[in-house]
Order: sequence, then C-alpha cells, then structure tokens
Amino acid sequence: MAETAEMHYLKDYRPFDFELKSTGLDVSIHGTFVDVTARLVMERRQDGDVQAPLFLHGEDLEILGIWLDGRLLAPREFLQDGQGVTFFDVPVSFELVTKVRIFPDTNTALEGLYRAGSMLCTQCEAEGFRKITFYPDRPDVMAPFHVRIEADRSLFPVLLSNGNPVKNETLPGNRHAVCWEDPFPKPSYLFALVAGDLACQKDFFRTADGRDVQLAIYTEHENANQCEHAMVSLKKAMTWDEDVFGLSYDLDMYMIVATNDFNMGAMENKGLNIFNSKYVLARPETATDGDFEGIESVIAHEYFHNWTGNRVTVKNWFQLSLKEGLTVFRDQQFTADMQSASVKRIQDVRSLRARQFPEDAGPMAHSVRPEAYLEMNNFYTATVYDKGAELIRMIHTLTGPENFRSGMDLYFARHDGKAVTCEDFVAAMEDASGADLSLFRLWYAQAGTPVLHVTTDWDEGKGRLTLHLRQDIPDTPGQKNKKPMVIPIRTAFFSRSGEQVLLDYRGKKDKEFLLVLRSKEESFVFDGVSLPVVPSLLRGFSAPVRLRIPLNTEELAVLLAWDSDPFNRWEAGRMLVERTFRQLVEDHRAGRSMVVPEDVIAAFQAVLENADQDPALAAEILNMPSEGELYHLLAAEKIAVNPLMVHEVREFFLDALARPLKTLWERTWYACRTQGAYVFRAADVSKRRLKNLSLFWLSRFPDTGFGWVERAAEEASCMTDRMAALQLAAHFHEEGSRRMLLDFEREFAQDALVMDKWFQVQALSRRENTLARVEELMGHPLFSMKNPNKVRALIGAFASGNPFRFHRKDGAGYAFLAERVLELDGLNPQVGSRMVSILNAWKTFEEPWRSEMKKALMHIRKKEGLSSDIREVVDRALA
Ligand code: 0A1
Ligand code: ZN
Repeated sequence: MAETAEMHYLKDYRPFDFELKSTGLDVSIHGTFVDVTARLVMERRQDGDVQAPLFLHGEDLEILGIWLDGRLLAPREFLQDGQGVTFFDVPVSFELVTKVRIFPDTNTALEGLYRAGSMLCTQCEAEGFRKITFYPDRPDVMAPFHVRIEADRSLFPVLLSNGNPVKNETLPGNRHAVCWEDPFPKPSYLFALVAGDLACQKDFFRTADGRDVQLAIYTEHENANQCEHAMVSLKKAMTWDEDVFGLSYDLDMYMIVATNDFNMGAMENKGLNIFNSKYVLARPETATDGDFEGIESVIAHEYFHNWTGNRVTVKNWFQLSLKEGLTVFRDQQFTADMQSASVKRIQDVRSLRARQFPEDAGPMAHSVRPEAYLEMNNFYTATVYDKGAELIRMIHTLTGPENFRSGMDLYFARHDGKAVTCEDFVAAMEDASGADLSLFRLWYAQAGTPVLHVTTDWDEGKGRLTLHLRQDIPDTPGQKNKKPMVIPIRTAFFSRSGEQVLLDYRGKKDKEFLLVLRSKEESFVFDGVSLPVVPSLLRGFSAPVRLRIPLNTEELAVLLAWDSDPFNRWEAGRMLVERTFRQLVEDHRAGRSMVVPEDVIAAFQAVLENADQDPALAAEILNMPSEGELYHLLAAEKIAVNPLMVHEVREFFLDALARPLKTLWERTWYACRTQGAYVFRAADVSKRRLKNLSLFWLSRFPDTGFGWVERAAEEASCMTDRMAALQLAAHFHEEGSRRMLLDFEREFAQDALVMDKWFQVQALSRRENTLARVEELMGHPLFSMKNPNKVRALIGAFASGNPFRFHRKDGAGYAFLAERVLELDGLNPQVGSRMVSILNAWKTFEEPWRSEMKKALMHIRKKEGLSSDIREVVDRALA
C-alpha cells in the first residue's frame, strides 16, 4: 500500500540530481504475475547536489533483487517505503538493476500495468510508471528505452512497446519475445506496453518528405471491422499537421491499441497510443454522429501530442497545460477545418461554460498552471485542458495567425527534445511575434473567470459612441484581490436593420476591431456613429470571460438574425433565453403568473423559418439550455438553485416556445430526412441534428408526442436517429419504451459500446422511478463497477446528466452516489474522484438540497484510508 500522499508545490521544484543515460526493461509475463527487470545507466550531475541520495519512485512492487554495478545489494543497503526506494551511497556513474514482481490481474485502478479483458496494457501518465518498476518517475527525466517483452506465444502473440521492433526470439515452452527500441529519449509517462491476442488493421502514410510510415490499429478480433473511420481520421490528422504547422511524423510506425477498460479517452504514448475503444471503433449501425466526431477529434488530439507533448514535453506536472491546452487548441482547429467551424466553436464554448466555469467558481478552482496538488490525477481538468486552450487561442488572436505560426516554429527550434514550461512557450510566442505578453502571463497564474461589464454611451450630436469596459475577477480558494488581466475583445457594430457598419476607431475606419482591455477599467471611443448601433462584442468568444452587457430584446434579435459572426448569433439567442428565464424565475418566486414575451418567441421563430440557410447553426441556436446549464446561470448570479423550480420554469418556457412553432417543427422534420446510406459528412450531420431536434420539440406535445417518437424510431436507419428516438421514448411511460429497450438490448448484447448507450439512455430518463431503475441496472449481467465506461454510462450519466432526477429533495440521489464513490474508492479512485466532484457545487443549492449534498460528502469523508484522489476533492469541497 502506498503511504499517505503529500502535497506537491510548484515552488519546491528542483531538477533531478542524476542524468539517466538509458533505460532497459525486461518484462516477463507469466500466469498471474509479471517480472520486470529495469537496467538504468545513470550519472550524477555535476551541477546538482553532489551529496544527494538517489531516490527512485516505486509503489506496490515486490522486490526480487537489486544490483548496483553487478553486485547484489543487501536489504540494509537501501531504504524502501510506500513511495519508493532510496540509495544513500552511489558512485558518480553506475548501472542499477532492479527486479520486481507485479500483479496486473488485481490492478483495478487501471494505472500501471493492468489486465483489460484478454490483454495486458499500461497507463503511465501521470505517475503510473512507478507501479511497474523503480524509476525517477518524473517528466523531466528522459531516456532512450530498450524494451524486451517475453510471454506465452498462444495467449500473447502480439507484444508491443514504443518505437521500432528490432528483434524476435522463439523460446522453449511455447514462449517468445520481442525487443523494441525507441530512439527518442522520453519520460516514463510516455512508456507503453501491450500484450495480447489482437487483430491488426494496417495502412500507410507517406509524409511530406516522402517517408512511408506504417499505421496499425490493434483491436480484439471481433472488432477488426470497425477501424476504418479511425484510420481515415488518423491520416487526415497527419496531413493537417503537415499543412498547417509543417510537422511530420518521426518514427517508422504509428500504432493504436483499443481497449474497453480505460480511465480516460486515450493516451499519447510515443508511437503506441492506447485508446478507450469508444474513440476508435465505429460503424454506422452502431455509432452516432457524435461518436464519429469524437473519434476524429481524439485520434487527432493524440496524434498532435507527438509534437506538442512528446517531442517537447513538460518539465513538471504543474506545466500540464503546456501540452494539453496547446494540443486541445490544435485539435479544435483541426475539427473546425474538417467539420463546421461555427458549430465546433459553439459546442466548445458551451462545454467550457458547463464544465470549466463552474470548476473555476467552485472549491477545486485552480489556475491553468496549478501551484499545488495532492493527487496529480485530479488535475486533468477542464481548466488545464479547455481554459488552457482558450489561453492559446487568445495568444493566436493577439499575435495573428502568421506570427502564431512563427512562434510555434521558434518553440520547436528552441525546445525540441526537452522538457519545458508554459513560460517557455509564451516567451517563444513573444519573441517570434514582437507582441508584449508580459501582462498576459497572469492568465496562467490567476484562477477564476473574469466578469466583463460593458456599458455604452452614444452622443448623437457628435456621432460618437463610447464603450465603457470594466473587469472584475472573483476571489478563488487561496487567491484574493487579483490583478487585471489582458482581455482581447473582437468587436463589430450593426445597424438596427442588420448591416455591419463602418466606424472610426483612433482614426482608422473598419468593420471589426480588436479591442484589448489591459486595466481594470477603460473606455473605447468610436466616431462616425450617426445612427443607433448594436454592439457585437467578444466575437467568436475571443476571451474566456463572462460578458455582462445590457442589450434589450430588440437589439438581441438584430444580432440573432444578422450578426456576421455565427458564434455571436448563437450567443444572442442564449442571452435572450437567459434573460427570459431569469424574468420567469423572478415571477415564479414572487408568485406572479409567468409569461414568455411575444417578441422572444418571434425571434426564435425567425431562426426556424430560415433554418435551411444554415441548418447546423439553426440546430445549435434552437437547442435550449439544459437544466444543468441553468443551474450554473443562477449560481453565477448568486441565486441559490432550487432544482424543482428550475425544472418547472424551464418546462414552462419550452412549452411556451413549442406551441406556436408546432407546424414549423413538423415541416422541418420532413425537410431534414436524408435519403440513402449513412455517410458521416458535415451536411448530413447537420440535417440529422436539426431533424432530431425537431423530434425533441414534437415529442413535447402530450397528445401526439409519443406517436412522433414511435414513428421516428420505426424509420430510423442509423444509430444517430435510433438513439435520438430511444432517448425520447425513455422519458415516456414504461409501456411505451419497454419494447424498444428490450429489442435494443437483444440486438446489441454482444457489443459493449452500444450497451453503454443502452445503460445511459435509461439513466437519463426523466421518469420518476429512474433512481430505482439505475439501482436495478447495476445488477444487470453486463454492468460492472470495474469498467469505467459502464460506470460513466450509468452512474455518471444519472448524476451529472439527469439533474432533475438526481437532485431529489429527499437526498436519495446523493446517498446513492456516495455509496458508489465509496465502492470506487477501493476499486478505481481516479474514476471515483470524478464521480464525487459532481457534489462540489453543493454550496450553490437551496435547502434542503444543500444540506443533503453536504451530508453525502461528510459520509464519504468518514471512511478510513480514503484514497488521496477522493480525499483531496472531498476535503476541498468541505473546506
Ligand atoms: N494525456 C492524455 C489523457 C490522459 C491523462 C491521464 C490519464 O491517466 C491519469 C490518462 C490519459 C490526453 O490528453 O489525451
Ligand atoms: Zn492531451
């Protein structure tokens, strides 16, 4: 057992006192155990502490022997504790060999080397390598690896590691071995090993400079026919990185392995990515448009890491956003180029607001470059990933695309092969572009979402419009009284009839301006404003802030209909809904009758009437905020959340909006039916989105709703349409959906990924007995608490995707979650910690929800020997 983990602080960072010249691993796989022999060639660094003992991380390792320069050490010659092993007396240069035994079959945490079905595979980021062998398990220690894997040939015909295969050995007793060499020095977190009986789909890619790279996707045999989309996506990503950033792949082989048992989405191990099969396997009969999109973007994300993460890696884990923020930005740009750029931006911002803004306002708030962590795995967050990507996007906006590209070139020229910091990235951008990013750096250090207040002043006589801007940055745990940030604000103006107008700013006439707020308050003056204008600010969501601007319904309707920035058209729709919702909440609380204004309905009606101009955008605009999103909206305004009230008001609003648009929705549904076989392409995807959104609205009518759903289910010919209908059916009375769910289960019982959908659909049901159904489904033979995908599909979906049924007034939803978290604590703390985080927002709720959530957290905290993953979250939530 690992001993109690300690806090790690950025301020305590010290380089390693030794240089690791090379790493040799010999991994011998046996029935229930694996023996790992590590051969580390090391040298004490002369610029380090020349007295320092040698400490190697190592957890849950059974020592079989340790040799220093060939001599077997006696146990008194080293000191082992729960964190690793210390050698007090080592020469200047030496070879240290350790032999340990590990037990992958009992590793349910899925960190280190573990069994996933019939295969063995690894997950080493962030600190899993220390569960495989004794090692300086830190990202700034890099070495070339030579790996030999030995196993039974029948059980494990495929033996993979990073780099290139250099030797095969046939051994007595039906055993064999394969040797792999990775010429690129790498940190331990990028190590990977896979052993199993796997099918392989092969292809190749010719790089811009004419080298052929072998591409291979490994899966279990029955899934071999589901890799085509992943392969196509990989080749698109490889081409895109060459075209856009001039970056080519560097090894002779690029391998991907799909496994059903994986804690996260995927992992970028050098030359050997390991993927959650959810992000590899797809065919039209079993995968939705969302699945196809997810695969394309995760395949790209992991591929892009080869340069942003692997060739240039992180100096310490506080710098995680150096690789993650940058790689998310790159995958976002890729998807924008492959699919619809505006839809991608809208979806990313929606997810940022739903996941990162609340995190930034809650007990786990941390800066993009965190300063302290107890458990690193808890910091793979929306802040590090998605806000991190927003920071890169702001640098892109501030420097301009050409300078940004020069900055990337300089970054690689300076740091290729090294482990560096976020500061090194910003410095490269600054040096290449000439931009002054000194104040901008605060974005990496200060947590919390800035609030940007805007007021306007129009002097009609002078034709002068003044924008008054002010920023407030909320206090967050451990950070108060923050300094103003640099906020880039893309700005345009529209006439009341919807034309984008030409204005004068500092003597320059233009239709769009980049305003940069650098202080707490600043005014920006525009001339040539002879008629009233509507400002369109923060276009494309040019900074991750909350914008507060007093626009009335008429002004928002102008932007909704005419803004040339599709993101801001969507944003105007959101503002309109949010304002209406707040008004309804006030009416509800005051006991007044609620009314949705006619002009609000008319504005959305106009969007639907013109939907054929841009069906993808219309589908985004007409997709109303979820209850969860409305909780965040209230919480951000310090209004305590009452889940029953939110539900009631939202339903009222949706009904009011649905009624007058019924015929239009029917017409839209018919107009969006696609003919012919399923193809995953942007035009079809947006039609299906709009069609299934129509179905959602039509399903709301009490008399005819279920008929529509049944009809849609009958004619559905791809998984996207099937799932849309099944999800809606699952909200209706039991008899209605039982047949459909049974048929679905019978058809797909053999397909784990499709069954995840089946569990999820039921967990998301708005029926009153959903909690009881979720409890019942935990006993289903295909459900397992040991499989993260199943836990997410059933428990995660219920607790975070079905707020109305989860936030029960009697607290039963919370008590249920607490028990699952305690169970996961013993099985898979990483997944458990994600689940418990759902309770982090407890202080934003009204009574009795608030106390019930707190009670669940306290119940979890009582458990003795709680994992550091869950303890860190619970302690911060209750602080
Ligand atoms: N680096 C991977 C994600 C990842 C992170 C942590 C993991 O285990 C704790 C696993 C995967 C990525 O960004 O894709
Ligand atoms: Zn990543």
